[in-house]
Amino acid sequence: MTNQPQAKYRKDYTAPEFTITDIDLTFDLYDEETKVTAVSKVLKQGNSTTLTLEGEHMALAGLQINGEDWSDYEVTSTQLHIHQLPNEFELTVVTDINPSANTALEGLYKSGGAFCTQCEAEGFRRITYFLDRPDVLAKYTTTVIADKAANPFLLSNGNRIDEGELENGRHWVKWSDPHPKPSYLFALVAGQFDVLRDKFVTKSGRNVELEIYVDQGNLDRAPHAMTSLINAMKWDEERFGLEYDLDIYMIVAVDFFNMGAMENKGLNIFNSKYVLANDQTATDTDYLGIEAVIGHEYFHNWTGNRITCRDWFQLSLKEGLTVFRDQEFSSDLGSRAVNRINNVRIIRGPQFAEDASPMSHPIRPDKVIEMNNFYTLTVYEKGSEVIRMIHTLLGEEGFQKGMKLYVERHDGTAATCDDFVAAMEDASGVDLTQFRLWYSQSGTPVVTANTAYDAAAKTFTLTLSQKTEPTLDQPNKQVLHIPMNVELYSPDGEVIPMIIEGKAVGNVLDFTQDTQQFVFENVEQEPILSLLREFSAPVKLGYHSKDEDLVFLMNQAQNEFARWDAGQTLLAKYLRQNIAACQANDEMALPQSVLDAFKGILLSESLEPAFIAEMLTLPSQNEVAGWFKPVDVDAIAKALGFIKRTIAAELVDELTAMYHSLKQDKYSIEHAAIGQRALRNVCLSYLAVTDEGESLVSAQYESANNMTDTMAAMSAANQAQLGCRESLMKDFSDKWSHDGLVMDKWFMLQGTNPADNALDVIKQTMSHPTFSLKNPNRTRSLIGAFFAQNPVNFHAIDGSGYQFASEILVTLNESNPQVASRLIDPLLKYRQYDDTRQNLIRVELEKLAGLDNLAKDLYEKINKALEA
Ligand code: 7MK
Ligand code: ZN
Repeated sequence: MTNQPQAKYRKDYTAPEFTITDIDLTFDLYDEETKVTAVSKVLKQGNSTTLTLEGEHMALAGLQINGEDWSDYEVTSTQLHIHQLPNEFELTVVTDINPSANTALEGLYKSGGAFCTQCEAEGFRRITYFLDRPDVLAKYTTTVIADKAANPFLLSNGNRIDEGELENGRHWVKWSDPHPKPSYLFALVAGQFDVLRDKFVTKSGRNVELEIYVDQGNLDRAPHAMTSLINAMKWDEERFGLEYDLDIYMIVAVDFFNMGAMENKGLNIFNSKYVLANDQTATDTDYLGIEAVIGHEYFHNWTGNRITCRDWFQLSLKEGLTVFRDQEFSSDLGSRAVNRINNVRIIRGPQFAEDASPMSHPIRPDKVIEMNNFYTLTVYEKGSEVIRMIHTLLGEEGFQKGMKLYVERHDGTAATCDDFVAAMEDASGVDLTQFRLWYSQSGTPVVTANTAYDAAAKTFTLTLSQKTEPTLDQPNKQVLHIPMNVELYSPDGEVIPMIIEGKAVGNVLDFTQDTQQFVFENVEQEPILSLLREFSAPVKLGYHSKDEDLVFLMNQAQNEFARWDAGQTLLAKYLRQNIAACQANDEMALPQSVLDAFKGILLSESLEPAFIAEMLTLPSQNEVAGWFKPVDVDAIAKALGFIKRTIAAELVDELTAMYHSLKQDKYSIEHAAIGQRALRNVCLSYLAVTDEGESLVSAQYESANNMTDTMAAMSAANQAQLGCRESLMKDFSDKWSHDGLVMDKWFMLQGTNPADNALDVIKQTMSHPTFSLKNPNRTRSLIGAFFAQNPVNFHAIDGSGYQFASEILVTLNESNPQVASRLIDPLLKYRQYDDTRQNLIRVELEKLAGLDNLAKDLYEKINKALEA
């Protein structure tokens, strides 16, 4: 690196010296040379007479102040400094940009045949020189000019106010967005699409046109996105009282997109993965993912757009809150327990891993080099858990009061996380002083619990202690306010009322000290404790339950999440034992009582199939890896395989009967039908490792009438390495090679292939006609899956996985640093592995660190990892 990238610190925030209140943009679109004219109204707010604008990867082609050419300026590779300015003026900036050459997919670029933009976080500065920071809110008018035949649709934010024809087959459309917004919410799309249209009437009677733009020929894959959008609009009115505020809401699906989707005001741009679905191309998981992401982007209209972030350190203000809202949306529409389980799996797996990595940071980071590196599981998913804890402490009513006050106070402004907490506090009267530490402290707290029953006094004492280990970014940790949701059961399954110091208390205990005792009174018999119900705080729990208490909770706990969690705890205990056995070359074993407990769950007549499916799903290889240092990927894989085969062998008759009984004739995406397929396919994944595996899996592949069942058969064949794997894979690729999105499923199976020769096959697969390193979805499916979800092969002791990773990262560092930066994460965690692997990975990281064109994205991560 020639220039060392500079870090920015949260503590250094200052208001901007100038602001821009209005901007009029004109885009003269050409693939290789697009001219952008930006006319802004600028006001001085501070003392300086020099305006510094951000801008990169473009050429300055004109600069005027109040219509006069201006020569008192300097331009660097990232900024434009304009000197000797008056207090108030009109600024005209003309820039030339090259959308076709933009492989980073930030700013204005071509996705297939269409022009589109991605400006969050700092992409607008690749379009024009601007105050590209979220606390500068301007009204936008945008004129888009392009060739009409190639780009019949010209879209931007707000309302379409004018249009016209030009010579040479070109035309133009003018848009105006009445809501002041930061530059990261700007969007432009031009291209040829098919459009699905619908309407929505808001609760106060506003008529809203809904439009979903998809590639031509894909209209039959858009209806689920439309239904999801309408459901989201309705839900936000009912649960949060929040209504849409423009006359049009557009969603455009594009194939080249670095992330999931983007909430640009009135013009969401989506990765096509989160829009397109029909029963032949999408799995149930895809359908639910679309519902969640459509909801998420819609909910941003209030939590993000109407109230935005003062600076990027506050990202969780909009993201944590909006993830919380989309999780609630999915839970209200579908199964709350299944949603909670899957969200908790993400926290306990990849989010805890991030906390333990060199990238560990609080949900509100203090130091950032490349903002794109902070769109993380911590900011999003842990951020949502922090909002959920506030919800737990305040209750739904208190929380909604807080939301109302937050909107009243901050609508139309750029706010901070502190503003949000203050509104919650003021509206509810709940003191959140100590709670605020969740925003500033990184790492995963460990809560240890001990219990004692005093039969004579009839008291049950719960002693809790908390400790957060130091992280790379923060050596000293403080004591947090942890809401602990608990319940006590008598051995006959009755809930015991909780009484402390003579008073009835609710389920949520305020755990606010280093070590704290809770003495429950009038407890007639030694109770069974259900701890951290609903995962009421994102902590690791150390509590030694007896097997029989866990089995009791699996069967008797009042709440489904607690039942699932007890099952997971039981599995975790025997996974650990078997991993140790495997390492000691001892025999692996699973007690009959554990097998019986899971048999009972499978045969339960009162539980929903979707929930039984979750109960029977083993923790992922990565989640288990998070329990160990050093991680032994081979022993973990063997122990997981052993548990799977043992359960399958023991329950083969019940699994087979269940599998056949759940066959459906017609496909429907009703939640009940999704749940039945989920359970049937979990049964298949177990049966795949029995003698019947080969025939059941082939038969399901042949007879499947939907992608969920097709993929379940292929995954089972892949994971169990069945003989039919190759023929199924070939059949699928013959059928779907024309469709990148569908082929992503196939690429993912190649990426996660447990076979010894997986890496060779992956290298060959890179020349598959549907594969391209230029497309982020293809890259993540094949390469990302190999790095992150194929631990045994990626961490092969010969270092071949690491060498391959570094070759790929060298390429992506140039073409698309954002994608490179997401892919590198597994390498950053090298200190979790044995010395041999640590050294092998460090060699590759050092190679990358030495690149002379190393992007800021990789620079920041590699540097932290190496200095750790
Ligand atoms: C989700 C930002 C966007 C990572 C996860 C999303 C992004 C990155 C969608 C892009 C989003 N604002 O809505 O949060
Ligand atoms: Zn978001």
